[in-house]
Amino acid sequence: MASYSPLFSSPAARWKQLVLSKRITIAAIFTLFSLLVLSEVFLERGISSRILSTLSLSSNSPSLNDSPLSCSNPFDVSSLQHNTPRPTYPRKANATFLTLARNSDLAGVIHSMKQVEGRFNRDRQYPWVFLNDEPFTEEFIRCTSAVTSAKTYYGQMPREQWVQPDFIDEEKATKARKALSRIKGVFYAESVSYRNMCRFYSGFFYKQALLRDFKYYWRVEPDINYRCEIEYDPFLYMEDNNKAYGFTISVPEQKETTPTLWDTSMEFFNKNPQYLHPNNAMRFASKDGGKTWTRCTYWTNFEIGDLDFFRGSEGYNKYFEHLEAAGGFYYERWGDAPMHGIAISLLLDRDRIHHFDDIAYEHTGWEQCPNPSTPAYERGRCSCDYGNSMDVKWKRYSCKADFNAALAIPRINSE
Ligand SMILES: Nc1nc2c(ncn2[C@@H]2O[C@H](COP(=O)(O)OP(=O)(O)OP(=O)(O)O)[C@@H](O)[C@H]2O)c(=O)[nH]1
Ligand SMILES: [Mg+2]
Repeated sequence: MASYSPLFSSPAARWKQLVLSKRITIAAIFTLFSLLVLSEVFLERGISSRILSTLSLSSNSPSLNDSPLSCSNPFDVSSLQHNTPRPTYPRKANATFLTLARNSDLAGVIHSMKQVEGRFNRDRQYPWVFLNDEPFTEEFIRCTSAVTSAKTYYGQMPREQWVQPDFIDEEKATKARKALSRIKGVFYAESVSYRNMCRFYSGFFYKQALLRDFKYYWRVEPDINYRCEIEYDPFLYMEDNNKAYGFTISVPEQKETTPTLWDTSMEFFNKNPQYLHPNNAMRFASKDGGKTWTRCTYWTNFEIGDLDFFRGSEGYNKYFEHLEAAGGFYYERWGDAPMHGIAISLLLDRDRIHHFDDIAYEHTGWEQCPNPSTPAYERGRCSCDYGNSMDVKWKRYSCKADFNAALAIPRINSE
């Protein structure tokens, strides 16, 4: 049975209804299009480009249409912002964020930038330096510069600072990678690019032209989280307290990736004891004055450091050259974390190393959350669980006790 409509009972009437509604639709589309054209003419792309940007579309970048990434929108701080007037800060350190990344890391980099901007930088306006072993794509540059209102800089390191050096015996290195990949639980065992990255962060990051005029860097990796507001300026903390190196989490390095790193390091420091600082933090790295290694490292995916220390320390640079010549970045899988850990602990006055225990930081499931009974937790409007902290849940993997023990050793009066 045909359905009954009191208004258009006959087929002719229904046809008329269809034609009428089509005309109305066409007229509406035409009116909207005319409005857009007029706005192009009179408002110099004002309305239409805003409509496009609201839709996360860019008229000249079809690649974004294919991607789920909504990076052309300005940073949405609604989930993090509080209804207070934005403060202004008259004093700033000479400092920058530093991110090494591949173009394919873009989504993770944007995530991290939103964390940093939302929790700290939106009012401080510290710039960002991005480094890559390849040219950054137009998309990477456009998207990352849209997330911050601070300046952004993009650079490519010289090729020889990235690729495996020629003196490395490739046959030996290949065998070593294969052997490591047979051991369970070793990440990036076969990866050459991971080794390039570790070597770069050990001996070359601080030599980059883009960092030349900065004193402090704050390393930011893709997919990290800051779970409390950072309500003071860690760069200024470094400056005001003469700190050269700051960390959040400290963990031991795996045995399998660094079988000869400690002995190779001790070879260097035994030959060059003049580089050992009299008030060093050797106890963090060794419980027996250098015979054996605690394997403790500062987890380098977060670090705030004084570039003048890395650039100016003859000991650091000679130590890196010694490790480089031994080839362990490629014959084993020496990481930048164990390398920095040993260098920082032996070369620096331990009072210049700072544990940022009030910064809530998380990466790949390992996190530091301030104790809820501390003002840092209360003030920082945190969204983390202290129970999940490295120093609570994963205490057996934390090197915090070794760091405390290093700090507790009476100082030598070196005046
Ligand atoms: N340009 C470039 N950057 C890289 C490459 N490999 C790693 N990186 C960057 O180097 C940093 C460390 O690399 P990750 O892969 O995160 O290494 P990781 O932190 O030890 O490993 P996860 O614990 O899995 O995060 C990150 O900022 C990466 O984006 C590479 O081949 N090229
Ligand atoms: Mg990482």
